[in-house]
Amino acid sequence: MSSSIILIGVGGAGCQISRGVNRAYGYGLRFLSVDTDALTGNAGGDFALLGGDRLSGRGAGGDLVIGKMAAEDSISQLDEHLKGVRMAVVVTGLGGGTGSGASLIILKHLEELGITTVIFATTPFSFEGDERLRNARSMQSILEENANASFFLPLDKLIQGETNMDRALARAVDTVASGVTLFWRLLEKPGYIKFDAERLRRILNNAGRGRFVTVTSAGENRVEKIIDEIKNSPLLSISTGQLRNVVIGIMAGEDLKLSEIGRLSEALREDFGALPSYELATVNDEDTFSGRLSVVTMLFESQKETIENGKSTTKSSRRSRASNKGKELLGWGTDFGRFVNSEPTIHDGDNLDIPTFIRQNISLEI
Ligand SMILES: Nc1nc2c(ncn2[C@@H]2O[C@H](COP(=O)(O)OP(=O)(O)OP(=O)(O)O)[C@@H](O)[C@H]2O)c(=O)[nH]1
Ligand SMILES: [Mg+2]
Repeated sequence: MSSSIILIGVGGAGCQISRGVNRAYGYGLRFLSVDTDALTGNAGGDFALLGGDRLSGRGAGGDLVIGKMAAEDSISQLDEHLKGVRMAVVVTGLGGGTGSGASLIILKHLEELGITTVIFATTPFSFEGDERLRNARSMQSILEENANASFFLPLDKLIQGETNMDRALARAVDTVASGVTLFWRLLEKPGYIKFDAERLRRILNNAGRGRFVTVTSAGENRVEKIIDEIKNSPLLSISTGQLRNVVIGIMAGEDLKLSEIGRLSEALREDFGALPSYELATVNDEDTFSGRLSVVTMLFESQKETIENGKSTTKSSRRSRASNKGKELLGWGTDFGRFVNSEPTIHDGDNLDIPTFIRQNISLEI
């Protein structure tokens, strides 16, 4: 396994979605499943069991404190799988114990190892009830602070109106996969305009919270259809007034024309306006995209420009967000279920929706 990027699934749903991502990519990618539930390991592939003697492979039972402690106990289990890794994409489902609790410890550990982290986390369906929604919501801003780039994906929205549960979950996995696999496609199937791994790492290091949309089309006018759909995408139209950073991946087979790249690039630049960072790269993958054109647009809004010593510098989004705890919850990712337009509970600058033991970095013993 020589790839410097690894996909890490955390918890039952995280590992299941990651397996779907792996299938969707089609070529096999470096992939590790991490769970407190020993059964997850039966699906095959590299697996790290968290919780050891404390849990005996039985899962965290929906308790994120237990998920967190299990990860603290067993974090060294991950190390043998991280050799040569420079970037990790963590995929999890928030709402249970392991995904919500262990992901935080895993992100912190990866940071200590100097690994760039991107997290894709689903938030529960509204029908799952208040407790799971609250659990997920309480973790979002703290996970965001501890990852270089983060995407929070409400399952209600990912299923795009599908009512059959199996098809709905398959659709959710497809959507997550279309964003997650972009990083591998860019690096492993480069087209006319290439990214190298270090450049991608540098871009993601300061990315902060993001959104993405994937649009695919074929036939005549495929470029114009895609531009139209991206421009009208409700997912990308939100502006909080902060500076934005865009990463665009154009994926196609061998029939991709330079003029199509030009038209896409020009239209999207015009739509997004002047940006501090605008990155575009292409993927040439005839096996997957023959005749089709697929464009992933990732939009990040967390970089803040500050004036220091008379010089304009772009601060690490993570640092600027850390001093902005709580307020960030007003931003993206909280607009699901009964939390539509709800505000976090802020007291003395602290967000009380975040569990105390996490806010104050207290290690609990059971
Ligand atoms: N896409 C998808 N999401 C799921 C599935 N099952 C659960 N989820 C979501 O993931 C959230 C977390 O559930 P799990 O992954 O089962 O929980 P866990 O992280 O394993 O935590 P514990 O089982 O408590 O240790 C749920 O609240 C759901 O929103 C699934 O099969 N597919
Ligand atoms: Mg589980």
